[in-house]
Amino acid sequence: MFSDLCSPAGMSEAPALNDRLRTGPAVSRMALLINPFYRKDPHGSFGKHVLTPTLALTSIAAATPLGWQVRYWDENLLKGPPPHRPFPQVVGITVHLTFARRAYELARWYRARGAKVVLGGLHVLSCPEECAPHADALALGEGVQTWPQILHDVERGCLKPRYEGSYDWHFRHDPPPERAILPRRDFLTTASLIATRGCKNRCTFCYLATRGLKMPCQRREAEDVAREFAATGEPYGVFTDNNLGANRLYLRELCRALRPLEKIWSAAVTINVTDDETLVREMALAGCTGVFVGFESLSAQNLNDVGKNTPHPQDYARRVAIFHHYGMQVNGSFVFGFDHDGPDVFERTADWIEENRLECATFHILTPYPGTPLFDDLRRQGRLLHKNWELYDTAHAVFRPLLMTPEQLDAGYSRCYRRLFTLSSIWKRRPLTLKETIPYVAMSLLYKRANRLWPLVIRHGLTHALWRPLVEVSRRRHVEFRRHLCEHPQTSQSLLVAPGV
Ligand code: B12
Repeated sequence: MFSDLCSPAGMSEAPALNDRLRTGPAVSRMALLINPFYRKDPHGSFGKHVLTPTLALTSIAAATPLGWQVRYWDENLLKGPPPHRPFPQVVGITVHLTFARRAYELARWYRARGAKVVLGGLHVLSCPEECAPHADALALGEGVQTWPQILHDVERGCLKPRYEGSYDWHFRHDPPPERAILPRRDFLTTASLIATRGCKNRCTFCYLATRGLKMPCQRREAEDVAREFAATGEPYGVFTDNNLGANRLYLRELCRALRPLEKIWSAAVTINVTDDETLVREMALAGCTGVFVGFESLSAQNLNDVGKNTPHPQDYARRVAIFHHYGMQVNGSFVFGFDHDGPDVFERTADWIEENRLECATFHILTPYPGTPLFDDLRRQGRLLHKNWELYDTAHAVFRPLLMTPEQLDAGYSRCYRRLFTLSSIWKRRPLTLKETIPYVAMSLLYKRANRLWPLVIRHGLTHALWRPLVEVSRRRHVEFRRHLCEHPQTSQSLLVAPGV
């Protein structure tokens, strides 16, 4: 197992596009959907990028009208630039700010050869004027309702420059994502799931606070979600919801629907779900082996400033122990660079993570996404350093923090990842029993110490095969754990291993 901080070429540079390449005529009613390449942060795990696919493209693929063929291409699977044979009539590209430039390059390439290019995604919603010159049509907001309309208009030769989809749309009636277009062996699991939409919090830094983005809280029928998960045939699922625990009654209902599947899953929840321990127990009984918790900061002042409705950080440790008690690994998400963060924040946070044995931690440098209140505030205060979106990837300081320099912020962030990825830190955070320690260590080494191996694994499509045995071991152990939990509700025996939540 290896770890180093220089990015292998495949992880830092997009594949070259051949400008001299000639393509055949466009095949009518053929659409190509692309997830563009983005540069990977060498501090984090490269394995993170092949855990599970974005739902953006499979969701719109499912809404494709009859008579159209759809192909999927994810440049992050390191198989080269997207295909051109057969040449598609329409190319749909999902755009986030970090890979906007790559999306524009791809758009230029396909448009020059006669394809109609449609751009959609979060960055199109927050910066439509920037995106417009690069596309034949923009899809703003929700895409499941606009995609069929766009394709009909292409057929009739009357494509409009802009389509708008509202998040008021009842997504519980949406067709399940079209997973058959995904290369299954290239991901740990293709079961990316979504059960709810929106969030009651309005944290000033979150993408959900983007101007013009109105995403009311909505839920899908719990039974439909369970049916969809069962149909994937995957033993492990990842909920991509912003906060699966936003509505406790619903989460309980969902857990009851998932329980008979005997599968395992992980989800992002706020720490508030531990208010009700019986709910955490329901999650465990339903197969939840890992939670991704946005702690954001251990400073109550910071949390207050950004408007996050959360228990006091002094109570976080007790609440983490509740998850552990019910056999869930905790992946804590922390943001650095808030106004009350001084240069000591990094070591303090890393100490806390080790003390509380968080199996995994994800660090982010505070990043003002365009269109959010945070972006507007920092711009007004003259604290933005530049608008090079590629560096707005939460791994680079793009603004001047109050209590340290941008260089200190960058360096502290790197130090935290380096420290948490060391063998000694992995060991300090091991579970309490030997039986659990062995799979935990295996999983941690693969996730955190194998960045030299990952490009090979990804390029050769070995991701699924590599993780599969570990996932199956986790699943079986978890089924056993659930049985134990039912029979002895009072005992604690954390025993699972869920890959990188
Ligand atoms: C899964 C996921 C990942 C996966 C896969 C990412 C990928 N691009 O392949 C992994 C784990 C690898 C990942 C990594 C990162 N991610 Co991420 N990720 C997500 C997550 C949880 C779910 C995405 C998803 O499936 N959404 C559901 C789909 C259905 O929604 P959607 O993408 O908006 O698509 C809809 C519309 O926008 C539209 N649409 C979208 N594309 C298109 C295209 C066309 C043609 C049309 C017509 C319509 C259309 O239709 C869709 C259906 O309505 C989101 C949070 C979230 N809940 O959305 C964050 C999120 C997208 N990630 C984010 C970030 C910042 C990152 C990272 C940069 C940093 C980090 N610290 O994690 C890295 C690196 C990626 C990068 N450099 O861009 C941010 C993006 C912020 C922004 N303003 O761009 C988000 C919003 C999280 C957040 N809270 O800030 N991520």
